[in-house]
Amino acid sequence: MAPPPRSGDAIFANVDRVNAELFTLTYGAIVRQLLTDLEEVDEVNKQLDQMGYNIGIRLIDEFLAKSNISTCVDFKETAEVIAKVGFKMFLGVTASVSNWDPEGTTCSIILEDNPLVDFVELPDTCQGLYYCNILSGVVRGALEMVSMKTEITWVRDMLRGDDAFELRLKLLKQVPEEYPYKDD
Ligand code: MYR
Repeated sequence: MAPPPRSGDAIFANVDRVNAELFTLTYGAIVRQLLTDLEEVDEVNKQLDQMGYNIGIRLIDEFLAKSNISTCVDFKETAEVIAKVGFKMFLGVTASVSNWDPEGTTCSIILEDNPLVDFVELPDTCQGLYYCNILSGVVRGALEMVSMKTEITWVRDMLRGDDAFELRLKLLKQVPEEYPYKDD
């Protein structure tokens, strides 16, 4: 007779799969509701970004605690950390970083796999929708909490027929962290 199941990978793999699907469907239901309530696609884009921002400013604490990552040496390292550690931790996929500008302040994060869009197809009436705008808001909010003001825009979107999702990150301002006391 097979031994009874222990808390192991197979059990958790199933739970994860169910949760991921529930998460994807719940997100879809939120977007659909916003479209009904706000009517204008641009307003929905703004609202998704704001919701993401509100999540990002809280999620950074969990990210720093779980990842054990402290201050990055520069924005290049920060972008790699978001793509390889952040996306993995919260979305279950990794992304790649490319298209740096010469100053090292603007880059692209490219996602080829995005669980948020499983089962999603946009009707013609939603062509201006940035369905995944919650993600840009999350990254913007999280970075603001570690003193980096950024502007984040979508330049490629698979729901619009592109071959990947591409988020353009631009570092606008880096506020140096200040000690709460003076040495004197
Ligand atoms: C630092 O320089 O202080 C460390 C910066 C790390 C920032 C990491 C932000 C994580 C954002 C997670 C995004 C997840 C999107 C699903």
